[in-house]
Amino acid sequence: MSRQFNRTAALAVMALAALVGNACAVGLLATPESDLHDYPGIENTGPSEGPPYDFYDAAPPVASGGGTLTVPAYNSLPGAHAKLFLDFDGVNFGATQWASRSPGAAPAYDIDGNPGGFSAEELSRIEQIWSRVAEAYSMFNINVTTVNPGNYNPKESAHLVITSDSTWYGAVGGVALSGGFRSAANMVQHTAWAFSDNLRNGEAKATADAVIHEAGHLFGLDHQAAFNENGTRLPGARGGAYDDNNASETQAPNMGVAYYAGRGQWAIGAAGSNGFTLIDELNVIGGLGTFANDFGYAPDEPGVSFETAPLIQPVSAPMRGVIARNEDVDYYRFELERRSDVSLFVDVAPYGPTLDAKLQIYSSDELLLYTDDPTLATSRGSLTAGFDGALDAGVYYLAIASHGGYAYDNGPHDRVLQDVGQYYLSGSITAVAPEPAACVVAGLATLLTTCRRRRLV
Ligand SMILES: [Ca+2]
Ligand SMILES: [Ca+2]
Ligand SMILES: [Ca+2]
Ligand SMILES: [Ca+2]
Ligand SMILES: [Zn+2]
Repeated sequence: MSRQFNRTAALAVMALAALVGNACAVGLLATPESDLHDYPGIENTGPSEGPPYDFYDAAPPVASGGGTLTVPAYNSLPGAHAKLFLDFDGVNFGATQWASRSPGAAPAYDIDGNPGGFSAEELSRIEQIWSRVAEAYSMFNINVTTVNPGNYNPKESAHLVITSDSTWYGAVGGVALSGGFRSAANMVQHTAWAFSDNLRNGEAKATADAVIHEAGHLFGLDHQAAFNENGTRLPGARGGAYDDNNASETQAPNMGVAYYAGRGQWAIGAAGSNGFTLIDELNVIGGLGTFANDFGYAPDEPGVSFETAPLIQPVSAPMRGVIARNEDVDYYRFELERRSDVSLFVDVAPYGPTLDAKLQIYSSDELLLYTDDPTLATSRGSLTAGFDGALDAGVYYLAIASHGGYAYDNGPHDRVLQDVGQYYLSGSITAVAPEPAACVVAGLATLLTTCRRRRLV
């Protein structure tokens, strides 16, 4: 495992170097026709047919339907200047054309044939879609929101319309203009589309996959494609122009095709028609400067080393953090006054988790005592990590990290998928009662304070 991690880190460095030389190409502003990107639709088989690939999710939220087109206000990072606006209630383009076509009055997200109101099921899916997109962009300083920002300002607002009628455009899952987020303030460049009628009738995961992908285009990404050893792109859409990680059911690139895998992930890999140049997608989305999106990564957690690890008291209320890249490690410190039962749990995002979490415990002299990183499978429990056991009195470090990514062959260079996303740390510390014999010797006064199990938190 450490071998794979080192390899991943090395590839990340190579990709950074590649990006520096490529900065101008990445920063070019959008032109509508030449940078048009379709995302292939999937058959509209309906939610009862075919696997939903949502086996990593918690139970869906229960909503009560209002019958109107009112969407709850969801904000993943309130106050952030940059916004990715998920627009579920339709948009009216009037006579304005989008890529030489006429969206007109695009209807709301709709799965029940009533585009005039959201049902409880539609509202539940809207929350899941927002939550999934928020997870995908959780490492960035951008607010994924259902609240209309009211502008199309460059480097401020990306507008993703989730609509139930693709007929004005065609039978695809979505479409966007590359780099539209950075372009001059206008509705056309800044608006991208996800067509729920081509996404298993608005199934939450498939719809979110399309939104994440189209937003990736707005932020300047091209398709992660599959190449042979000569750097020639493989034929076909799925697995060729849109890489699917050899039809993996656990992980595939967001900018390839992620509909058929449990997790869509950001990649370091060759894109478009160039099999030789690695694109580090996180660094493109999070790039700073005139020719970049300019919102950057969200601030990292303060514990970037053993020395800076903040003291915590694990409690049942989860504490949120983000693993921003494969190599990000968040350090924490906890102290035990006496031998204690310690329970720690690193949960992942409720919907569309993309982090494969790893939990490690170190001694006060930074010796590794324990690692938990269950082998990746098609279960939520393979993404979470935890510890349950008794530890002697002392100072301990807790390191929360990613499994470290997944690299696979893609012609001239491997592709690396980023195991990144939000985590939620919870736990408890309970002092262990001394041996009964010791209590008897200690006498009554001591007995009262040390012989019962005492909650330290
Ligand atoms: Ca709207
Ligand atoms: Ca409806
Ligand atoms: Ca972090
Ligand atoms: Ca795991
Ligand atoms: Zn695309």
